[in-house]
Amino acid sequence: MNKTRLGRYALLVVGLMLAATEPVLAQSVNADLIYELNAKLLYVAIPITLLVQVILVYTVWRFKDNDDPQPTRENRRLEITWTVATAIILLFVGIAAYTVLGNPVIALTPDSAEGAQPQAQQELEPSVTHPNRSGAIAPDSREAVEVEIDAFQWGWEFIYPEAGVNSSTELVIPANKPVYLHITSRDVIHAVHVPALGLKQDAIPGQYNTIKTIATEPGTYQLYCAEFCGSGHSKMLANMTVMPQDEYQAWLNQQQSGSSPNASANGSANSSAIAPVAANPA
Ligand SMILES: [Cu+2]
Repeated sequence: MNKTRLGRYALLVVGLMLAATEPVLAQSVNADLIYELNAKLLYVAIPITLLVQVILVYTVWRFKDNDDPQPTRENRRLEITWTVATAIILLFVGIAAYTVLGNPVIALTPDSAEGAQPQAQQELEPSVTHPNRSGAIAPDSREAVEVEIDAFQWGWEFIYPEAGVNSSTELVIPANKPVYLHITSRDVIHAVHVPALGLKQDAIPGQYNTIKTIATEPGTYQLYCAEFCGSGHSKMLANMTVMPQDEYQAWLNQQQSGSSPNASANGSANSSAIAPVAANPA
């Protein structure tokens, strides 16, 4: 293979790899952070991959007829170079990943809520249907929307405790607003997964796992169960719809007037008002 041809192949490979790293249009702040980190790591990984491959191919080609190979001699300068370069790369990867992992929309931890006790705890409590609220994390602002997601074999119940609304077919949230999803299960372990919005969290019986998102792009996205949970697992699908604020409010009002007589209790997070609605197979 001559040099021009080799150069052309190398260019093609670089082009394809760059095309693969082209960031996808993000639909939520979660997805945005994840894609951005992925792209950053690829920009580091691609040159390393190419460097290793080029050295490998060159070595095979250059020494293919060598019947008397010699061992590598000590080269202090080279050793220092690759040690320092590796350290810099690992530092970059560590810092980039840690920054994303520390973001509340990627990993919401109870530290922020419990660390701010007791004032924050008194002011805001998570709106969920079970009285002990084990594991549920309170939102950090009053304008946040809270939805409880109850997984069961084999379906979903999306409960809006503050509005007294529940939906078994569709999870609807407003765009550009902080949304807290309190996820739990009524039987075995399930998992909520909305790939397009970068959301994934286990649904575990007897406790809540809260995730936070801000969806930026109105539209309908596929929600899956991501934990094998029995013969109906593959049918555990639902639509997650992101609506502009006014449409979301209209949807909520329509659900309140249409679905149940208990729904008029606006602002009440009373669990007893919700339980009979949730138990009804809608
Ligand atoms: Cu499931």
